[in-house]
Amino acid sequence: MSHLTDSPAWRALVAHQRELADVHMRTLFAHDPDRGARLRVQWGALLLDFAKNRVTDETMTLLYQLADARELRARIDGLFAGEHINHTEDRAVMHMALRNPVDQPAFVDGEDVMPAVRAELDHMARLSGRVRDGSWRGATGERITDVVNIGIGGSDLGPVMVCEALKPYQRPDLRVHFVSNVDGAHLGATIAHLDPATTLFIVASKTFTTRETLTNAHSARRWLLRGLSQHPAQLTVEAADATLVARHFVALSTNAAGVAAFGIDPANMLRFWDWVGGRYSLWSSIGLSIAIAVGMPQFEQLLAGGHDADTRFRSLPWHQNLPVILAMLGVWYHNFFHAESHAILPYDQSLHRFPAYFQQGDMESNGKRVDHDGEPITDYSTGPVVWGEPGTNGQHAFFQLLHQGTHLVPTDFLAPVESHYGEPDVGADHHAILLANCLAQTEALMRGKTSAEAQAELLASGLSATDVAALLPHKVFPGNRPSNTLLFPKLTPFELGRLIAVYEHKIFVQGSIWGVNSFDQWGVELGKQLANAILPEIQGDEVVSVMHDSSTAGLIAWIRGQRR
Ligand code: G6Q
Repeated sequence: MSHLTDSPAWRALVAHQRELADVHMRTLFAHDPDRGARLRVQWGALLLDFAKNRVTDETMTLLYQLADARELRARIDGLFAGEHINHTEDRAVMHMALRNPVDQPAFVDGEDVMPAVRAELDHMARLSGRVRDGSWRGATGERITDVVNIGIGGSDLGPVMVCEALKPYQRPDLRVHFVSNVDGAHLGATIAHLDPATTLFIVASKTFTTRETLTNAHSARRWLLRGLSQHPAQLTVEAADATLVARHFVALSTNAAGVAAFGIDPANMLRFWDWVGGRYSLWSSIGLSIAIAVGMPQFEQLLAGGHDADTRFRSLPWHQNLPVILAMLGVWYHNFFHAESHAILPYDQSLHRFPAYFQQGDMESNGKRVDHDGEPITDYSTGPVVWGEPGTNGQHAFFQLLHQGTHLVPTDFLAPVESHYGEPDVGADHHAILLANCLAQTEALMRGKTSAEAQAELLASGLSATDVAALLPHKVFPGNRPSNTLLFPKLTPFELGRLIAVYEHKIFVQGSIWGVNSFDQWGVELGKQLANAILPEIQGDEVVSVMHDSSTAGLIAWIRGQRR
């Protein structure tokens, strides 16, 4: 493969960007009445309108040519064929198998993994079913009312995001909580209101070595054993620690030995495999908290939605391929307009953790500075900063910068046409107001407000010519700010699953264009190593290592002084 920026496809885009740089989207819309109808694609009930982008048909063609030049089709085939595309960890990337129909094979290293996937799904169904129907009993014979998922990163963000998104499918008598931060405030505040007799802990850790998770899990076990030993209700089982832990702890992991060493009954362990990356693991056993929260049939719907996206992504041509379109538009702005960030803006409060989830998904996947061969990437940038918050809240916070700041921030607006919440408790007007705001923002970002329009408004308000002149520059909106709009009928488990898989594949496509390994995460290691060295220095009285710089050494000394 030729070097990216030397390729004819890349150079054609550089030249094309020069032609389009000063073209306003208002002009593109004015000269092309069909633009809105043409620049859209539908996957089932999921609609992507990408007409409000700084693109023409030629731009899209050139972007697809770049995808071809990077052999995207072969990369997709390799992904689904279970090739070890995560080459720095020598692993396949096959989380798609987790949402594959069980009667269709999926191969990893020559083995059909579907029987094992089905077995874990069955285990998950039994376990979540027992918690939900009350046949899982705690050590005092009571049913479980609260489930606490202890995990971090990929073992937390996905389940949290989905559980928040699917709140309308949850029961009030079975609450799911998430503890991730090693800050004792997180665990402490969560368990403060819980009864150990009716609490089930899920320790979710692929490696079962993550310090934050194990620290929280050990503290949770201590709290549980102390709480049960002093509990007013009598134990219905023997008071041995192992028996009590067996009634109140399950584990989700690839590390059976680590789980056993912690003291969790292997019968209470759900497994998954090293071909499931942490940030792609909500579809696996890591999703147990989701299955408990919404029930296995809904979890299976989530999987079905993900599979629907997989099927379309694998087979459709680029111009109908939603993740490819989103990815290539992202490349267009990031590499050719030098936009450094990308905002995900769900107009749906239930999706309030969706931006955070894909902040990890995207930034941990494509935040890489060397290519597949380990060569430094010096002449193009990879992985934008991904951020976002739900609308309309964002409008009253950071949208000012989107409209009138000096940065170009491409945006995705996501909204369900219908809400789960309505009469009699919530007025029907809420959702119409929300949607009106969503569309108004995309229109405002695209159109802006010209100087002439702003001036006419100011004059009509009765201001003097002098005041108008002084205010005018502040009232102008340049517009020409790109957005994608993704609409779906209602946030069902199926639609959510499809949406998540679309964004996953978008990340894969961008990683393919940039030539990086989207599936490793070595960048999180250094901080962990240094924290291990600093921990005893903060805890103990030993001399602070001379290996530290003077700033870090000074901060350690300060903390030690204050702690005394
Ligand atoms: C995700 C990362 C990372 C990981 C956490 C938790 O892709 O690998 O976020 O999920 O570090 O790891 P464990 O599940 O092994 O505890």
